[in-house]
Amino acid sequence: MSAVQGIVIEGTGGVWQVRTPDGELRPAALAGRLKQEEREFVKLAVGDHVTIEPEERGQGWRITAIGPRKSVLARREPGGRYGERVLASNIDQVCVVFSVANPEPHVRMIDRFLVVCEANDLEPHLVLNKVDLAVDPAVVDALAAPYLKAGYPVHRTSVKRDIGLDELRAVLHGKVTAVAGPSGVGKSSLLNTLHPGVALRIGEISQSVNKGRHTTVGAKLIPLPDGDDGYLVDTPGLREIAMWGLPAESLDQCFREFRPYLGECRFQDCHHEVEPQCAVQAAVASGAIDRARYDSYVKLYAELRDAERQR
Ligand SMILES: Nc1nc2c(ncn2[C@@H]2O[C@H](COP(=O)(O)OP(=O)(O)OP(=O)(O)O)[C@@H](O)[C@H]2O)c(=O)[nH]1
Ligand SMILES: [Mg+2]
Ligand SMILES: [Zn+2]
Repeated sequence: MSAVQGIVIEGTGGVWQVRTPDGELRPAALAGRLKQEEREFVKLAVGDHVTIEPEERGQGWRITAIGPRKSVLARREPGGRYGERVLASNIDQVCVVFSVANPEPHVRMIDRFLVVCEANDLEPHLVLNKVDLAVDPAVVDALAAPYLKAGYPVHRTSVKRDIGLDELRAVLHGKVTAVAGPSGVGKSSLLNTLHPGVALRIGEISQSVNKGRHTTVGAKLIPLPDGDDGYLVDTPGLREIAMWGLPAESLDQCFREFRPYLGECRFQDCHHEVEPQCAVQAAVASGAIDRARYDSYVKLYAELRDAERQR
């Protein structure tokens, strides 16, 4: 057998599991030449598209080429000795799941997840689950409105009443998707319903990390069943990854509805808080930018700036 293409779905201690188009998992190690290069620039990560070749001796495979990455989920540590650590590459999208009730959604937390996605160039989808619990549909409309206005896809679902599930299955189809959101909102329930059996494996890594058994942060790709060539990404939670290393000055870029106004402010280093002739504040005043989203920006900005001062 000669060279085959595959995708890295898991890896620890130098052995990577590469899934080839036939659905087989092939344990592979980086070829010596790539190991040298890796130290300098690329670090192989889950989600990488690779070329593998059988080893001359033995049944193993070696990774002889790493394809270009279209996105990277990284934990950045500015000033840190190791620069950034790539958790997963080529994630197409993130489903940010919240429930409309039980637990109550926190818009600030929704905004935080969206900022993490934007900072990593990951396409977010907001999923509002448990819509069966909303006594008044207008409440769900009000929750969704700022995000729709900002340009995010919003999906309303109920596992209990089978609402929006076909739509969500179509969103996952053929894509590499990370699922994020607070505890209890129904992430496992949704995945179990969409793809029975798959969700059981989700969360294994995050839970062991939480228990402190893992010292490093890993990620894993879980193939969707039934010939769907999509994957779910099990990462130890975008929440843990948080906004590590995001410079406060870049936060405004991570509110996508602010972008048309950035550069229009009088001062180039405008923080959009107290400065005169600020295009963002003007857009908030005119209603073009949602005020609650702007309030989130102000809170998160203060948080990031405090973190910078502490360093
Ligand atoms: N009413 C209602 N309850 C739901 C729905 N989806 C999930 N639940 C319930 O919400 C609870 C939590 O669901 P999980 O799927 O465990 O939530 P999770 O997001 O995976 O939580 P963690 O694994 O802790 O992060 C369970 O009791 C589910 O039965 C829904 O659409 N409507
Ligand atoms: Mg769960
Ligand atoms: Zn401004």
